Amino acid sequence: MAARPAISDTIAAIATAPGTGGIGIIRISGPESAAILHRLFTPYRPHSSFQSHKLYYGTIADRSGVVLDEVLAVFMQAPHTYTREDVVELHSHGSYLVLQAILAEVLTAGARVADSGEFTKRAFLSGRIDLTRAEAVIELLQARTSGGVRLAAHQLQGALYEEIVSIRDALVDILAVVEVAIDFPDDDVEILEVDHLLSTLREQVEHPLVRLIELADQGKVIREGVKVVIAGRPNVGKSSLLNGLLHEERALVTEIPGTTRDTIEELISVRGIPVHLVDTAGIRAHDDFVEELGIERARRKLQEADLVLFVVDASVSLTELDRELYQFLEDKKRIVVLNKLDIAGDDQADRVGREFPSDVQVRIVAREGMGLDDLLDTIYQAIMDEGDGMNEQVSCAPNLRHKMILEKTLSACRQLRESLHLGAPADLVAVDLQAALDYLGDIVGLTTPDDVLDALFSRFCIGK
Ligand SMILES: Nc1nc2c(ncn2[C@@H]2O[C@H](COP(=O)(O)OP(=O)(O)OP(=O)(O)O)[C@@H](O)[C@H]2O)c(=O)[nH]1
Ligand SMILES: [Mg+2]
Repeated sequence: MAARPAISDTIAAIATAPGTGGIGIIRISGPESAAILHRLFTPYRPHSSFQSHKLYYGTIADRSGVVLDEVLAVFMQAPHTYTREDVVELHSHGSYLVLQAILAEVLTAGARVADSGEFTKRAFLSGRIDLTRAEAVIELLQARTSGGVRLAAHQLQGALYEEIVSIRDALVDILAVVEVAIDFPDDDVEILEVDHLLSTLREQVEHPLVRLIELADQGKVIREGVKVVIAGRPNVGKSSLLNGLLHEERALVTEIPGTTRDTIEELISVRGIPVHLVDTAGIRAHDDFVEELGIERARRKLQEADLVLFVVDASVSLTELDRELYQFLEDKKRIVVLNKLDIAGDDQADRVGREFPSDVQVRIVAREGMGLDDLLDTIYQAIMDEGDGMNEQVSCAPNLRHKMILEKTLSACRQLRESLHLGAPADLVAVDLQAALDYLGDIVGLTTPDDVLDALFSRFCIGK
């Protein structure tokens, strides 16, 4: 797909994270890169020019000749670079002060400070990567779990791009047939092979679009995760369960009912899926104002929950409060967690379990961490059911921006189907087709409006 016009100035930024590290990297991109390198860098072994993609050892000095650091420098000649422009990287010691001093010299020598994401934006504008790959770069940097990293890596390799291109190609084929009819208006503007076109539209356009939209929902779970709320009456062991799942004493645990007064939220990874785990105040009749606020918050968290772990104390019979609370969860996806199996005994646990005949149940000893692996498996299963037959190996999952455009594309295609079906004139059919093609162009960045691009790249850090 075609590149947008090139940009001509030279940008620079510290590419490594703030703080102290083993090495730090300054990245420069643009036509002045080589000249800046020549001006600031003195190799220990003198060279008249720098070979592309080779590391040189030397020093960087400021204007008055004071050496700032010993560095490794590399010059990468266009177009085989991240941005497709000339690129220089200076690898210095990882002191932020040193990096800032070197950057200041680079700027004086003719570069300007890069905006957030500007290197990647140039890679996109030069046509080296499409917009879905540029978005994958930011997703890779921001991913919080192995599942998110895997999705971003596939997208970076073009998994989504290729899907979109193949749908586009099918639409272009249809357009070609329609244009034949437009080119010969005298022969009664009739589109040939309508049945064939309709079946191409269904098989190669609409079906793949529907599948991608479904994958977007799965991608959301993998990237953003789900909210799992631990609920139950006071003292059943909710905080003990949270601590057990986190492997740390995060929440206070006491034998006093009403110990947890506010909600506590922590992120864990359940087989690569981010799970926001929330411990809540045990809900009960009360007369304490602070506790009341905590309980109110607990109720709100319950409403937001994707999945509820309903904890009961299996060592005693269910109380009225257990039953009330359970009713509150009626239309929630839930797992019943029978706790305190160490003192409950199997018969008693069976009796309590029989009260929840239609629920998935897991037996645990929260205090000792027993049964928690089993519980994690069950949580994972419950989350996966969400995405309707969700496949662990999802390798391509559109994000929300893509999903919204895919839905518009699909409705343009349904309009197109209708027009073809009704025998609409070829030029009208072509308009529907072009609308669908333009939407797909937005996804990969061919026709994406500038403000959308600006918003997208501003989410990057500087230096990327
Ligand atoms: N025997 C036994 N006791 C447990 C177990 N889990 C928790 N407890 C005890 O039950 C009491 C209450 O535990 P918490 O984890 O604070 O219960 P909670 O549901 O968070 O209570 P609130 O915050 O007051 O709603 C503590 O004394 C725990 O040691 C268990 O598996 N077996
Ligand atoms: Mg608690």
